[in-house]
Amino acid sequence: MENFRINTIEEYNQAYKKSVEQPEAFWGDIAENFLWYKKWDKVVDWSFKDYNVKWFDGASLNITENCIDRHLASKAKDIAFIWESNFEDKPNRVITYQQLHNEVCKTANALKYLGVKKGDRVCIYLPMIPEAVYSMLACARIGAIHSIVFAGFSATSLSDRIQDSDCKIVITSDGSYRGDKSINLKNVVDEALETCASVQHVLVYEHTKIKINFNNDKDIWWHELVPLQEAICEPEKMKSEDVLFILYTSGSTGKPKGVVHACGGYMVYTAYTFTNVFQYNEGDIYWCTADVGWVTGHSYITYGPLLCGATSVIFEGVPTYPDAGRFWKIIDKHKVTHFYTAPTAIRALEALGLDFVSPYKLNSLKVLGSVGEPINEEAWHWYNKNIGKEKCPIVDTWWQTETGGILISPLAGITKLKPSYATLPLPGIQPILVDDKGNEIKGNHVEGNLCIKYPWPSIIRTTYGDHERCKQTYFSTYHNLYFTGDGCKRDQNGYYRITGRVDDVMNISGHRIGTAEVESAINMHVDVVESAVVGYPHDIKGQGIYAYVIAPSTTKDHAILIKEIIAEVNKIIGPIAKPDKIQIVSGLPKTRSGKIMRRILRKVAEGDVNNLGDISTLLDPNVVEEIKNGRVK
Ligand code: 7RM
Repeated sequence: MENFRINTIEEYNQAYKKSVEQPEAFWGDIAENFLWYKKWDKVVDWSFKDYNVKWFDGASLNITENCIDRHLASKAKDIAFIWESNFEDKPNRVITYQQLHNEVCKTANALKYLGVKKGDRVCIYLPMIPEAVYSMLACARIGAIHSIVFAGFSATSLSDRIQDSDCKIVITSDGSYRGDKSINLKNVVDEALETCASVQHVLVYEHTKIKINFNNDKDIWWHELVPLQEAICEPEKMKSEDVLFILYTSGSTGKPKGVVHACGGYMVYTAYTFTNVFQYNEGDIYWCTADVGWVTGHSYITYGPLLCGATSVIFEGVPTYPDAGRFWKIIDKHKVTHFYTAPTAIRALEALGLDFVSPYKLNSLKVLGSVGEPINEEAWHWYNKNIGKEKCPIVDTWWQTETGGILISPLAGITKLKPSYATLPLPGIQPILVDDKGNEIKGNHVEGNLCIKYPWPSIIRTTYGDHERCKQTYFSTYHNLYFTGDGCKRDQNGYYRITGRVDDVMNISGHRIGTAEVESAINMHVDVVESAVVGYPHDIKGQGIYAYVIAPSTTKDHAILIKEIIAEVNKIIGPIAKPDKIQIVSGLPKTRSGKIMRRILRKVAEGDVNNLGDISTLLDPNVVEEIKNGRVK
C-alpha cells in the first residue's frame, strides 16, 4: 500500500502533475499494488460525449480478495472491526481479519445455497451490524451485485428500489434499534414485498428478537443457514468493468436512480483516497459514523479501510443516546485516532453544549473528517477547538454517490487548511468551473458550476437499466464535462469551496433528497391538488424542507391536514424527508407558461420576502402577497 502514499505537499504536487500529464501511467502504477488474476490491456478508455468509460479493461480481480485474503498472511489476528452496540452496556463484538474472512465466506455460501448467481441483484436492508458488511462482501465474493437500501427508508421506497433492479434476495433483520426506539424492519420488508415479484427469499438475521411474521415459503433465518456453511468460498473472477454494486440516490427529477459502480476502478480509487486523505497508519483506529446505506458507508466503512488493512469502529446507534456525549465516549473507549462524521452531527452536538464533551479526554484523536454537506465556519471552528483540541487536521471531503470516492479534500497533515474549504483536488481529478452557458471560468477568486473534465477510476458507469438517464443527468448539461450539480468557489490560491446544490436537490442533514420526490409524496394525499417544495437554511440540518401545498376542497382543519401530509411523506419516503414547514396556499407563483417560480418560493422560505426580484412574468402576482403573508416562521 505504501507505494502510493503521499507524504509531503511536494509529493502531492508531483503526483497531481503526473496524473494530469500522464493519467494512464499514473493510475497504472497505482493499480500495480493490488491482486489481479489478469492485468489490464488498457488503463482507461473513455468518452464523455456518448458516455462510456472503461478502467483497467481486460483485467480480472475480486475485490474481497484484496479486502481480506491478501491481508491474512500478516494480519489474520489483527482487528478489522470493533462493533459498538446502540446500548453502551452491551458488549462489543470484535472481528479479526480471519474471522471476517470466515464470516464472509459462510455468508457467500449461504447466498449460493439460496440460488444467487454472478450478476444477480441482492437487496440489503439491515441496521449497522457487522452482518451488513458480511452481506456486502459476500455478494462481491460471488459476483452478485449488492443494492443496499438505508434501513430508515419506508416500504414504498424499498419496494421501488427492489423492483427497479429486480432483486432476487433481500437480506434483513427482525428489527433495529435507534436510540430508545426499536423498529420492526421485517414488517417493512413484508409490506414492500407485496409489490415485488422478483424476490425469491428473505434472509433474516435475528437481532432485536422482536416478534415478526415468518413466511416459511420465503423466509430463512440467518442463524439456521449461515453458520452451517463452509468457511471457504473461492472468490469469483470478476472483469474490471463488471458491476460491483448499485446504490440509489436522489436527483432533481423523478424517482431515485441506481448509480452503478464497477469492480476494478472502484477498488483502486477507494483504497488510494482512503490512504492519502486520512493518512491512516498501522495501529490507528478509524471510525466513520456513516450508515452503510449511504455511499460513505460503502467506500469509507467497508471497501476503502479494508483494502488498506485498517481497523475500524462500526457503531449501531445515534449520537444522542443515551446522551449527547456518546460519540466522545466511544472515541475514548476505543482510542479512536481518525474520526469521520457529518456537519449536521457536529452542529447538533454543538447546540447541546460543552457539558457533554468535557468529561472526555479525546486525546487519542489525530485526524478529523467531515462529509456530506458544506461545513460552515462556525461548526468547523467548534470541531477544531473542542474535539480536535487544535491538534488535529480536519479533512473536509467533497464527493458524491456518483463519484464513488473523495474528489476534493485536504490530505491530513499535508495540505494547509482553510475553514469551510474542501481545498484541493486529489491527484487524478481535474475540476473546472463553468457559467450557466458552459463557458469556462478561468483564473482564481471566481465562482461557478462545478464540473470535472477527465474521468477517474470510480466514476459512475451508468444508472441501472437506463443509460440514457445517466447521459442526460451528468453529461449533457455541459459539453464534454461531468456535471456535479454543485456550485463552487475558487479562491485566490486555487482552493475550492463547495457552496451547495444548484439544482432541485436538497441536502437535509447530509441526506440527499429531491424536491420532486417530496412533492410527489405530498401529492399522494387525497386532499392535495398540487405542491411545491424548496430547501431553506436550517441551523442544525443545513437545510430544512418547506412545502407549499394547494388543497382547495378540504374541509379539514389545517393543523390536521398538515399532520396527515407529514404522515404521508413518512409513509412514502421515510422520516428523513418529512417537511419541517408546510404552508397551505390557494395558488403557486407561476409564469404564463405554467412554470413554478421556485426562486420566489425559496426567497419566502428563507424569510427574504422584500427581495423577491423580478415578478413581472407572473401570471397572477396576487399569489405572491398571499404567500408572503402566510409564511411559516
Ligand atoms: C458523500 C456524499 C452528494 C452531495 C454533493 C454536495 C454535498 C458532500 C460535501 C458536500 C460540501 C462537502 N454523497 N456534499 N460532501 N458539500 N462539502 N464536503 O455526501 O451523493 O449523498 O451527496 O453532498 O452537494 O453533491 S451524496
